[in-house]
Amino acid sequence: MEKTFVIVKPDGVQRGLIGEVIARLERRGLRLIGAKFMQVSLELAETHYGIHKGKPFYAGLIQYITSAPVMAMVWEGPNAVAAVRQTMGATRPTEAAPGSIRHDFGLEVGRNITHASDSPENGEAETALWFKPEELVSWERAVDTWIFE
Ligand code: DAT
Ligand code: MG
Repeated sequence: MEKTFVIVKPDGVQRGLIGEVIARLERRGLRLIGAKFMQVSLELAETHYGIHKGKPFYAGLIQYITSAPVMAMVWEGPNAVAAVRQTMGATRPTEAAPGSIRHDFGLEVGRNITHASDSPENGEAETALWFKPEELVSWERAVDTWIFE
């Protein structure tokens, strides 16, 4: 099953949007397999966002993600990466589709509420970076056959 790694970023936590994000992903039909509420270390932030090192917004991004606690999660399902990216909306809230989280709750790219993996490969890599194998739960949901074809 395809996995994707999701963060409710510090602004989302501070604004009381953890439940909103989880509710939308549950309602979409995705299955939660791991979650932890945590303070992100500088080292983890720099590894996670290593691809953006050197970009003008990098320092602000690291400051933002380490500024207060986050909710880190792993969700799975068919096409989980594409489905969750769509539910989050485009990186810039003013370009995010109406009905998406970033559209419905955001204004600025540097306060865009959530992170979601951008490819199945990164879904696996980010899951492995943030979670130990024993922190992930493999389970069957009673409704799975009505959501997964
Ligand atoms: P996404 O989070 O949609 O995968 P990304 O990986 O391109 O977007 O960038 C990671 C985060 O960095 C993004 O959520 C917000 C921030 N960011 C990206 N581009 C930015 C920019 N031009 N100015 C400020 N922050 C930016
Ligand atoms: Mg990204």
